[in-house]
Formats: sequence, structure tokens, C-alpha cells
Amino acid sequence: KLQAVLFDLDGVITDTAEYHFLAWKQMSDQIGIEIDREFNEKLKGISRMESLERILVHGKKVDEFTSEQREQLAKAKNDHYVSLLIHLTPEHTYPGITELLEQLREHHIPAILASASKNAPQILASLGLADKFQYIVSPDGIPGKPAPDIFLKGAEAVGADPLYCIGIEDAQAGIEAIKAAGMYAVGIGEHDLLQSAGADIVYNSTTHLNLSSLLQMAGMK
Ligand code: G16
Ligand code: MG
Repeated sequence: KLQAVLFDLDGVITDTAEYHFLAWKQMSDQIGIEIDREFNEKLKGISRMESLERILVHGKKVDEFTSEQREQLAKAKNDHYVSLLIHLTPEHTYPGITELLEQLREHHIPAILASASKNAPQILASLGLADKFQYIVSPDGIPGKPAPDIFLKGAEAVGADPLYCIGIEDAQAGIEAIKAAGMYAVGIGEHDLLQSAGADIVYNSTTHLNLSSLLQMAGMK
């Protein structure tokens, strides 16, 4: 029954959130906006330009930057972020993920990457996971999470019925996107937070993910 498993990247496959934070923090400092790790939680799963918008709103500086200046700020943040990615190695893959991808391959169940990140292909390459996914959804030109588009596009690419797909996410916006796509939502992280976003089940760590439990979930909504 299980037709595809759709994985978020940041927070599910590896922890790139800290690098995003460091890069956003440096950019914010330069324009006189203070952000902390608690605020960074609100940027998880959110696209680059929408994240910048949230930072400007937070600093009450939305009206101070033209769209051209915003592009420059986003580029500076991304250049810094990409420079931090050189630290990523296969050991940075969260526990249980490589094994789950292997089990899916053995059972001919497509694994799809449904990340908001334009840097996803590079990150997967650094983790040594590039060939483990049947399809990587490009977030270009489609509405970001919590809209369902990234997940729907992934299912469509492999001809899977969303009803028999499972999405795995760590962010509230991501869980909302999976549910809006009509899929079963597995949350990784804080139980109450992700359950209130609509998660069907929440694990505190990726170590609890395995194929036999996923097989039971599909089609059980
Ligand atoms: C990730 C992060 C977000 C980031 C977004 C876009 O989402 O959680 O913080 O803003 O990707 O990344 P980039 O600037 O590399 O395009 P996900 O969907 O993998 O959790
Ligand atoms: Mg995420």
C-alpha cells in the first residue's frame, strides 16, 4: 500500500538549521536586527525570501529595503551559508536515515526529497546520499510550505497517490504542508508542537523510524 516516502531535509536528514542560523544572524547584525535561536525556530522549513521577510518584520524594518536590496541580503546570507556547508560529511546524517533509505530501496518504495532548500542537491552530495532518492523536488517557482505543493509535486513525479504517501517533517509549516497534501504526517521533534500542527505521529528522534512501522501507517489516515 505504501507508494512513496517524502523526506524533509533540514531537521529530518541532517541538522543544517544551525548553519542557517549563523548565516542569518550575521546578515541581521549587519542591518541592525537582533535574532536568537528561539526566533530561528520560526524560520524552519520556510523559504529563503520568506525567512528574510520574517526577519525584517521582526526588526520592524520591512519598509527600509527595496526588492533589489532584499535580493542582495538573501544572496549574502546564502553565500555565507554555502561556505559553512563544507563542514558536512556522511557522519552528519541523522541516525536511522541511511538504513531506512536502504530498506525502502530493497522494497522498491520511492524515497523523495521534499525540501524548501535550493541547496538540497549539494547537501545530499556532501552526506553521500545523492543516489538514494528517486526524485528531488525543486522548490523553484512553487509556493513554499505550509502550502502542499512541494509534497504534491514529489508524489506526482513518481505517480504515487498522496493517500498512500508518508511525509516526514520537523517543522510546523512542513507538517501543515503534508496534511494539506492529504498524506500521513510523521513529525520528528517536540510532540505537542508538531501534534498541534496536525502530525499523525511524532517521534523525538529519527532513530525510531523504520520501514515496518511506516508500512503500517500508509493508508491508515
Ligand atoms: C530548509 C530550512 C529553512 C531554509 C529553507 C530554504 O527547509 O529549514 O530554514 O530557509 O530550507 O533553504 P535555502 O536557503 O538553502 O534555499 P527544509 O524544507 O529542508 O526543512
Ligand atoms: Mg525541516
